[in-house]
Parts: sequence; structure tokens; C-alpha cells
Amino acid sequence: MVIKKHGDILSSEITDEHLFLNRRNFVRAAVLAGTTTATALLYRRFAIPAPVPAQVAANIEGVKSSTPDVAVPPPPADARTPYEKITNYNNYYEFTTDKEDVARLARNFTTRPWTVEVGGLVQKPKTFDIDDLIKLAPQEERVYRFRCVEGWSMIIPWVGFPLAKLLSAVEPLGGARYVAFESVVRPKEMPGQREGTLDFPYVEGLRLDEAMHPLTILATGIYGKVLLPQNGAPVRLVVPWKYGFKSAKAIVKITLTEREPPTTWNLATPSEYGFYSNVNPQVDHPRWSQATEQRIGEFGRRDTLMFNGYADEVAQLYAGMDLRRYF
Ligand SMILES: Nc1nc2c(c(=O)[nH]1)N[C@H]1C(S)=C(S)[C@@H](COP(=O)(O)O)O[C@H]1N2
Ligand SMILES: [Mo]
Repeated sequence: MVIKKHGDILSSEITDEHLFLNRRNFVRAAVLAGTTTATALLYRRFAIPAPVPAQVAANIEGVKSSTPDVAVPPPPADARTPYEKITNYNNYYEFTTDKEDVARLARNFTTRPWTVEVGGLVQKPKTFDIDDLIKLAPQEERVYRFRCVEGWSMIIPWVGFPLAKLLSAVEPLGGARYVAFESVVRPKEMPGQREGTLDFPYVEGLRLDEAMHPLTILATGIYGKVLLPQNGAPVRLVVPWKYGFKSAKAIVKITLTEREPPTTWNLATPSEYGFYSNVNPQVDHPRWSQATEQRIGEFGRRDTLMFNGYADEVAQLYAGMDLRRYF
């Protein structure tokens, strides 16, 4: 069964991945979807304009175009998605399942003080203050394709630095094979955590070689400005060749492990979301095709690219693997 949400969605073809959950979460999701719809109707009934105040983010000083020692592909030729779209169409279940309401609900989320605990199988475990973490490496711009598993995509000029810089600083031990990421738990500021659509904290993971890959970044900004809360401030993961849900927001903990760590969407619906989640137009989601995508701001659909267009850079990470089995 597919639950359809009655809110304003950009395209009728966009499926809401997150409203189809496992049996236990199903009821909670249905209740939540009903509440959201009721609120939307209320606004319409009384013609109250939805409060969407303009948000101003501070500029990040000294952003470089790229770190000299890291080889990255040139930015995609396609137009960058407008800032207004990137900051007002969000998936962030800690706040709400309504993509167009995350910005409003996340508005007062506090991002200072903030620490990121880095540990597990490392020589030098350390809890970083976010402002020290950001100083670990030059801030650089990375213009990446971003593909949500639901079928929409954007071109986003991130600001950030390679995750490898942080991992090298803590010195992974020989037995480390995976990296686990954990997002913040703060139900007082995150209404979605009080509703419990998913089990929080939101957790994600990468294989160590994926985490060390030069394309994998910790993002701290967009369009040269500090990340707004809705995009995962103060720091979030970006793995451009994987579906968007791998890119955990508001990270507080990074742990190197020997075994493959659990991941939120795999826990919720294992038949639909695997650990790898590489963008792959040939491997469909059980409920929809992944062959094409809706670029936000465009009409019609584009063909989805293997590894989201980053095959030259990352295909060798999966040499010899059956990508249908390891989806
Ligand atoms: N903590 C957390 N991280 C998350 C999510 C979430 O709900 N919680 N949603 C994911 C999904 S499904 C997508 S598509 C991207 C959306 O990022 P954006 O809103 O910055 O475009 O964030 C990912 N990271
Ligand atoms: Mo997503």
C-alpha cells in the first residue's frame, strides 16, 4: 500500500519515500500525515499566509575553489539550483515529514555550542568543538549533483572539506572498516522527534574507503554561506554518488567500526533501502523506477546517471560487486 500525502508537492510523480514505513511505523506515519493535512487545510480555510520569513545566513570567509591535494571533477554544466529552493524543500524527519515546512520548524534550532565526538577504532579519539573542526581543513566549494531516492535532484554548491581530513587526524586503526554517523537528538527543538515517525537518532554509515574518498565531504555551508538548520547545520555529510538519505545532517558522533553499522532507512524498511544506496538507474526501488529524475526547478524529467555522474571517480570502489544484491 502506498500512502499519498495531500500537501503541495512539486511533481505528482515524486513518491514520498518516507510515508511508506514498516508495520510499526506505519500507524505513526498515518497519524502524522493526517495532522499535517489538517493543518494545511486550516491555513487554506482561513486564508492565513503560511509564515515563511526570509532567512539570512552569514557568509563563510576564505572559501577556496578546491584543496590542491585533492582531485575532484569539474562542477556539472547544469544550472545550480536556486538557494531559495535548496533551503525550502528539505527532507529532515527530526522536524517534519513535510518538505516545505522544515525551514520554518527548524528556524530556531541552536547550532552553538556544538561538539562532534570522533572515536571507535582510532588511535586518537577526540571530541571536537565545531569551530575547531571547521578549522581542520580549508573550506572549499564543491558543486555536486544531489539525488534523493524519491526521484528529485538538485545541483548544490556546498562549502565544506573532505571527511578524509578529519579521519586522518584521528588515525584509523588497522581493524577499522566502516564509519558510523549519528545525528543529534534534541526533542525539545525537533518536533518530529516527539512524534517518532522514525527511531532517532538518525544513523548512517559508509565503508571506510567510501568515507576516505576525496568526493566525500563534511559540509558546513551552501552558496558561500553558513548552512541553515534545515540543511543540516552546523555540519552534515555529503556523499554525491549515493542517494540523499546517506547524507546525515546535524552530526554529533562519528565512530570507526569493524562491522557494517546500522542505518536508519535500512532499519525502517530493509527491503527498500540497502546499506550501499549508490545512485543506480538500472536498479529500481521496489515501488518505483530510478531511471529518471525530476530536477527541482525544471519541467520534465532527466535520465539518472550511474553513480549520479561520478562513475569515473567511484566505480572502482565496487569492482566485482553485484550492485543488485548490494543495493
Ligand atoms: N538527520 C537527518 N539527516 C538526513 C535526513 C533526515 O531526515 N534526518 N534526510 C535525508 C534525506 S532523505 C535527504 S534527500 C537529504 C536532504 O538534504 P537537504 O534537505 O539539505 O536537501 O538529507 C538526508 N539527511
Ligand atoms: Mo531523500
